[in-house]
Amino acid sequence: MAEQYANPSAFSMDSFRLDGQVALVTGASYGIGFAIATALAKAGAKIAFNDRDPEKIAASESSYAKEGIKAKGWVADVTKVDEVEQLVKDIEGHFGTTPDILVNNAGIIKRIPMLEMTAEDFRQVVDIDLNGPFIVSKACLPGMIAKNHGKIINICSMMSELGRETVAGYAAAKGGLKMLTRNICSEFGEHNIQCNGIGPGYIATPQTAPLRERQPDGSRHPFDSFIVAKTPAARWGTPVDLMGTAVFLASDASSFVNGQVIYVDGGILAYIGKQPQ
Ligand code: NAP
Ligand code: GCO
Repeated sequence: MAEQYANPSAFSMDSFRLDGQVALVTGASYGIGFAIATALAKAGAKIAFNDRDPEKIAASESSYAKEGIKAKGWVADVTKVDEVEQLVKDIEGHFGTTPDILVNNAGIIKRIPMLEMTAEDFRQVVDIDLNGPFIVSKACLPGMIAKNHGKIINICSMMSELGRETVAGYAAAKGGLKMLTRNICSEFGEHNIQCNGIGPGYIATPQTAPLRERQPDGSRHPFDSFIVAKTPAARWGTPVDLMGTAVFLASDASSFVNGQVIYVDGGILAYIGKQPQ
């Protein structure tokens, strides 16, 4: 019997839709997480999010409401197994099902020269940026396995590929997160679960605000100028730049993409940088 090939005419743009699915975006009170959750909602997903601060949860729910999104937030620290397990139970109780989509977005950075960085500083960054995604993924995977469908998106970083001074803990964590992405892909692909990463470039959010602060004389921060020179797009990214890639990786349009990190960086990783004038 002739081999049967899938018929391209069966493709529909509905494969980019997320209607009827529940997405958990960690640390999505603001910044990149808020933008990604907004994108997933615009594609039809119901949104759950968490933060450590109850006041931020309430404020964020009204921010989502201003976008026409009925996002539900819970207080949970991604490094606390009991809080995360309770979060997943609360999501199931509220939405009637466990998360179909998980975006491991919550993260911190500490910019300290390594010889001045304490082991506790290093541990705290790795705990949130790497142990956190492990803990939350482990809490969400059983529900995805039961449904034989799931999407996990890990927010990696250029520091999953490159180092720089003062970010030893962050680079180690984000490098590990790239490999956790590949391992979840390997261990759960047979359950129709895809785990991929998004590697943002330098994005204008509260996390990078110190790198863009104007100098006392009103001039641009040297790092700000450095990044603009290093980026072919000649600008910082914004959280909006990440929204389309998040929808793609959360949708069935990417059902054969697994274990990859898509860098949304304006070309910075491909570019040696503009010659100083
Ligand atoms: P951000 O503005 O600092 O937001 C980080 C979010 O994570 C906040 O909502 C924060 O909540 C939450 N969070 C931190 N620790 C948490 C914990 N233990 N449990 C739960 N929530 C926690 O950062 P961002 O720039 O939006 O970055 C978001 C993600 O993208 C991070 O993983 C970051 O490493 C990554 N990233 C950022 C850039 C960039 O240039 N901005 C580039 C590449 C990758 P609180 O307010 O309670 O702390
Ligand atoms: C830094 C920045 C970067 C960005 C991002 C780049 O201090 O170098 O915070 O680490 O946050 O991770 O992809």
